[in-house]
Amino acid sequence: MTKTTIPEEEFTYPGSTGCPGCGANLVMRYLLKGLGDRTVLSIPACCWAVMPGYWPSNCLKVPILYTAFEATGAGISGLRAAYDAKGVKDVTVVGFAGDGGTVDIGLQALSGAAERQTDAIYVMYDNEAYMNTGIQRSGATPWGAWTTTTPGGATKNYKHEPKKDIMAIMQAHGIPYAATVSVAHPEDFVKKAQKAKSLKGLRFIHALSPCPPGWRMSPQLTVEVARLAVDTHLFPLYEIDDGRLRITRKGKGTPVKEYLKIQGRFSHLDESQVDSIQKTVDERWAKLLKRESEGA
Ligand SMILES: Cc1ncc(C[n+]2csc(CCOP(=O)(O)OP(=O)(O)O)c2C)c(N)n1
Ligand code: SF4
Ligand SMILES: [Mg+2]
Repeated sequence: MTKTTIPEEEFTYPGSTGCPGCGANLVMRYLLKGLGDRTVLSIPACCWAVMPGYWPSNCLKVPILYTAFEATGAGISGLRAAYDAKGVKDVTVVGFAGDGGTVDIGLQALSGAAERQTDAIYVMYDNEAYMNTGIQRSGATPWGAWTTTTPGGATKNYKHEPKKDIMAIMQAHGIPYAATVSVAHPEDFVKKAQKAKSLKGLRFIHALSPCPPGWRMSPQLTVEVARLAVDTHLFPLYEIDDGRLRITRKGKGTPVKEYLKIQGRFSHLDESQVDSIQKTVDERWAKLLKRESEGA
């Protein structure tokens, strides 16, 4: 039997107030296994702002600075400056924010932190909508997904715009490291967190984070849906290290309909719409392979 490389020590206690099957719980668990307890988190308004529990309880073994929704980039900049002023060098500063708090309202602060090469790791857990406030559409909601702010009418019951490409946006800032991670591939996830920790400057991690109530699926499907996202090439696992792209799990090339059909948020899509998503996924995957072979 192959021995796992994942550290045994846990940095999350039981008692998270997340929903059953919450993918964001696993994102935090694997992230902290990679980073260890000399970590401080800056968390804005999002599900994870409430998931640690009610004071004086906290299901995390690390301290948290709560900030306003739009301010994670400023939070990590302030924390880093404070630790530097005190001469504390061994603390990893981490921004941990949802997709809405990252690709929409927090993008300006994140861009500033990236441009200043703030020495911190920024993690976006991406459940593809504003879940904490009731499944509203975000810039990271994919084309075709139902949300509560895309309701009503034959043509308006799903999002009609594509998902923002946050990895491309971050790469355009010339940051030293960016990676995608999945809760279905914990070894790959933990290794990338460890690598990010070993580097300097602004490092970015994009974690797909299944959300049973928002994705309209059974809580027991969290890991399966995350695995299908990788296997269908819909959410490829790769890293961009010093400008060089490397795919870390190739996936099986499973038809994308297998990923879509277990989620109620896509149940209204007809065959031609599923085909069009497949075509987009295939094109993006071909581009990624080309970029890898060109070392770009
Ligand atoms: C300026 C501001 N606008 C709106 C809100 C309300 N609000 C709190 S959490 C949240 C949704 C966060 O979405 P996301 O960042 O995707 O995290 P998730 O809830 O999905 O975990 C919203 C809209 C707020 N706290 N502050
Ligand atoms: S709404 Fe979704 S992201 Fe938020 S706690 Fe529940 S499962 Fe997790
Ligand atoms: Mg979200």
